[in-house]
Amino acid sequence: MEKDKQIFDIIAREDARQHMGMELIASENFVSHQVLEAMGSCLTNKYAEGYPGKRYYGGCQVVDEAETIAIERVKKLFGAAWANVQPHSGAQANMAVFMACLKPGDKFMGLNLSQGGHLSHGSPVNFSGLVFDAVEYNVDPETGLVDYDKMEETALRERPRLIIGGASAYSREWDYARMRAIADRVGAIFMVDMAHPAGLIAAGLLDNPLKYAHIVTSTTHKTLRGPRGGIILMGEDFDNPWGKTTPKGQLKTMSALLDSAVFPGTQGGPLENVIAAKAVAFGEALQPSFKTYQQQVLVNARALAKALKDKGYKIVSGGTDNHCVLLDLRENFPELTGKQAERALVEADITANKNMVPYDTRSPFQTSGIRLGTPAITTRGADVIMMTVVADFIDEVLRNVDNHEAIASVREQVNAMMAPMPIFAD
Ligand code: DSN
Repeated sequence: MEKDKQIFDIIAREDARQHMGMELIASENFVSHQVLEAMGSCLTNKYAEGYPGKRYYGGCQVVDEAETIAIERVKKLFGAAWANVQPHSGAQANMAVFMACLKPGDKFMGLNLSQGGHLSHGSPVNFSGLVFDAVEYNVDPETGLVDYDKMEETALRERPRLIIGGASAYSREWDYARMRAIADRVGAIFMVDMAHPAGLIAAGLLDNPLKYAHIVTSTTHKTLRGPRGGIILMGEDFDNPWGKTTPKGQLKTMSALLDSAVFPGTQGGPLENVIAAKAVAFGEALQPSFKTYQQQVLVNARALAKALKDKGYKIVSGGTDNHCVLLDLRENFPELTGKQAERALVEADITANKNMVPYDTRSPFQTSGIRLGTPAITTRGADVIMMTVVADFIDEVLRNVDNHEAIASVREQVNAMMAPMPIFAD
């Protein structure tokens, strides 16, 4: 068969874009060559509904081994007692937790999307907000930090059955112990979605939510640097608190509820090629070099935040504890929207995304902020010295959003800087 030139030309162009550009989207990264290889392997051909040793199709004896290794490696990585590696994405992992823990209409609490929360933590346009009754908690308008006192007040008033910690655009450490205490006071399940900082947590550089939360979900492709996908973990299993059983009455534990909520509850056949790639990525994350990489991600994020602050930019919460830096444009450029800033940065081959900032008056399609992150650029070898140059480039672009000549000059410098930097961690 002839090669599909149309599609492979597009892949080659995307490869060039990734290679020559500066990737600052906080949720993106570059996987190793062996992760790509596992994803592109013949495991994609296999149907394997069910779980290792309990499949609906024959011929699963080989993929069973890969899935079992993925489970064992991720348990070791995070100190988990139980893991499900089948969710196709973080949102699918979260959906399975909702299915296992709540009935339609039940109340739960998550961080307000416009203040850094995630779509699947209660947005009215997502299943979480459509099927369940979402109550939000917020950040303090002055500090930009989660307001745990108000969270507790709201929890006592609203009595949610589930409380979610974790965010998409929050650059500070979480007080998981406080959240667990709040959940215990109201009899709620405490879940943490650690998708963004998972790699930093795996490396032991941020507090591990598995010590506090009943259930932890994550994606595998952000700081964790694996293939696109999701996981669900528990530090320890516990009895099914809702007495929810199948007609045969066998779902006695939360792990059984969660397994059944992933398959057959919300997904069909697992992507065994992606699960094998997850196993490879978990294996990489267990190596000492992964910790060195994550230390550099943190140091780079702090250096980037400082360099921007030194230039007079406002950083939400004043800095960062993780890989993410949220720039509030309102002070320096009151007329500039996040959308315009994103467009100008992309014109300079600097990829970042517009983002709402706490108490933003603009819509999610315009926004007043830009979210930056260091995981991807650090995989390519960036150090703190480079972070000051990155801040210079961003500043130059934001001061010249309509000056295409100035932006072209930044683009040339970006391309010259990125061209010699390797894209594969291995
Ligand atoms: N879209 C992801 C992010 O950028 O944070 C969250 O799912």
